[in-house]
Amino acid sequence: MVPLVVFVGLIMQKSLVLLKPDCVERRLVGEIIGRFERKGLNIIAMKMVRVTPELSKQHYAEHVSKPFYPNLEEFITSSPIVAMVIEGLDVVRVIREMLGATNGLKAAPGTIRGDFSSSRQMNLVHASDSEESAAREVSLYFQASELCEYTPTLVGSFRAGDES
Ligand code: FUP
Repeated sequence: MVPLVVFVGLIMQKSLVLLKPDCVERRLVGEIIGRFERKGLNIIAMKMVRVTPELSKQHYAEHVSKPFYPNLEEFITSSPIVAMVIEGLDVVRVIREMLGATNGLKAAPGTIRGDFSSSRQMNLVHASDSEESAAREVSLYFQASELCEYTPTLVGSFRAGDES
């Protein structure tokens, strides 16, 4: 019997990615942006930001009432961050898998956190965990006019024409 294979088209998504204070302080910005570039993802917006306590509370709204939140706010406001919007097919899942588990000590080798982080809080990078979160988070950090969407000239070197 021939197995039935159903191909579900992958959708183009955006993710809000933050290179956190530990990433900037440790001079890992280029290393980590390089991983996203080498994967073939599209960076469509990028800037340095100093997160304020107000922005931190908006970004981490689901965590504000948790015991660890004060420490998290102190950390995320401690140095500049690099905020990016990255676009690609299924990119929310793809980037979360590139990051690895939240706690660097539990993240698999080969992932960004698994290779560079030994901490739950100082885990180098944030990425949106769903399309809904991405829409909310992108609008916290960027105006619509700051997004530079484009089709890379070399798109045909990254995937076949029917893979979208
Ligand atoms: P993630 O989705 O991987 O960014 O992780 P969470 O939404 O669970 O947590 C948000 C941030 O809070 C993470 F960067 C890690 C941090 N955190 C702590 O600092 N202490 C905790 O006990 C739990 C999470």
